[in-house]
Amino acid sequence: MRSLATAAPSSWKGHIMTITRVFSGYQPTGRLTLGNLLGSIRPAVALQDRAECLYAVVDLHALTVQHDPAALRARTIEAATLLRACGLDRSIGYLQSQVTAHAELAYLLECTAHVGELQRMIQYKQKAGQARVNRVSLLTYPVLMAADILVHRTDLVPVGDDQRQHLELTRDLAVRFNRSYGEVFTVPDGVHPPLAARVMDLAEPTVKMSKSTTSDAGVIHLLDPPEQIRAAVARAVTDSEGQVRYDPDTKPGVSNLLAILSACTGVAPDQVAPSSYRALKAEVAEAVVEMLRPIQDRYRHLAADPADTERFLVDGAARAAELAAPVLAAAQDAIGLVPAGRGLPVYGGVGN
Ligand code: AQP
Repeated sequence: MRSLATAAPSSWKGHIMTITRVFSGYQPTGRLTLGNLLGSIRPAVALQDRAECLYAVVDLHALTVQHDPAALRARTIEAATLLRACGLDRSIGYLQSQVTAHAELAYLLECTAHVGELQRMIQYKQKAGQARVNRVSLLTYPVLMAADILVHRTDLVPVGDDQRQHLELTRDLAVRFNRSYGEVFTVPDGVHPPLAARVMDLAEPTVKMSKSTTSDAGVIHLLDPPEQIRAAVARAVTDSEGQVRYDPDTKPGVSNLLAILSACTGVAPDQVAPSSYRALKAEVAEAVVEMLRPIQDRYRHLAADPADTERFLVDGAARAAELAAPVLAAAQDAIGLVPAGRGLPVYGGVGN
C-alpha cells in the first residue's frame, strides 16, 4: 500500500490517496496448469475485492523459446478466456503485447540491469541448458517481467515460489533506478500462498509442475477432463514407506499430494491423513475434479462467445495503457530522454 501524494502522475497531484495495486502475468507457453491456479491465479482472484487488480497474458514472454505462431495465438486466446473463467473477471485483463509501454519500459530497465545478474537467474540457466542456440530474449525476459510489474506501480504480485528470484530482481531494478534517477517506481512485494506455492510434477515430484514440460504425464491442466485427472493422480509417484505424512524433504510425492489436497479443501496437511496412498490419491483426484468443475463449465460458456472476451481484453488494454503511460513518461523523463509533445525546455548547455 502506498501514498500517491508524491509519486503520482500529474493529473492526480494534490490528491492524497492510498490504493493497493496488484499485477500478475501468465505466459501462454502451454496450457495453464494446477500449479498456475494454486500458486498465482487463486491468490490473485482473492485480492480482487481489496485492491485494483491487473493481469496480463504475457505473450511476449512466450517468444523467448522456439515457438509456433499459430499455436501461440491459440494458447493466448485460451489462456485469456480461462483466466476469466477462473474468476479473474473483476480485474483489468489484457494481452501484454497490446500495451506497448511494457516493452518500452523494458528497454529502459535493460539499461539499468547487469548482464551478470541476468545470467545468474535459475530459470535462464535451466532453459538455456536445454537448447543448442538460445534467443537473447531468454536472457533478458526477467527485465521485461520487471517492466510488466513496475509500469503499473504495482504494490503486490501474486506469484508462485518459482518466481521469487525474478521478483527479487524486479525489486533490485526498481531500487537501483530510483536511486540513480529519482523516485519513479514502487518497490513491489510478492504474495505467496501458504500452501502449494510450488506444486510439483506428479510423475517427478522433485521438479515443479510446468506447462511447457516435455512429458505431460505428471501435469494437471485446468481443462483436462475428469478421467484424465483421475488417471494422472492414480499414477502419481509416491514412495515405499506406505505412511501418509507431510514431509517434503523425505517424502516429496506424498507431501505434494497432501499440499494439493489441503489447498483444494482448506484443511491443513497434518489434519488430512487418509489411511493409505490409494485413499489419498482418490481424495486428491476428487478434490481437484470438483475444484475445476465450475471453472471448466464457465470456460465452455465463455469460449462460446469469443467476441465477449475480445471486448473484455480491448477494454482492459485501453485502461492498462492509460495507467502505464504516466509511469513510462516519468521513467523516460527521469533517465534523461526529452519528453515528446511538451515543448523543448531551455537547457543551460552542456559545453563542448
Ligand atoms: N508449479 C507451480 N506451482 C505454483 N505456482 C506456479 N506457477 C507456475 N508454476 C507453478 C506460478 O504461475 C504464475 C504464472 O506462471 P508463468 O506463466 O509465468 O510461468 P512459469 O512461472 O515459468 O511457470 P510454468 O507454468 O512452468 O511455465 P513455463 O513452462 O513456460 O516455464 C507465476 O506466478 C508462477 O509462479
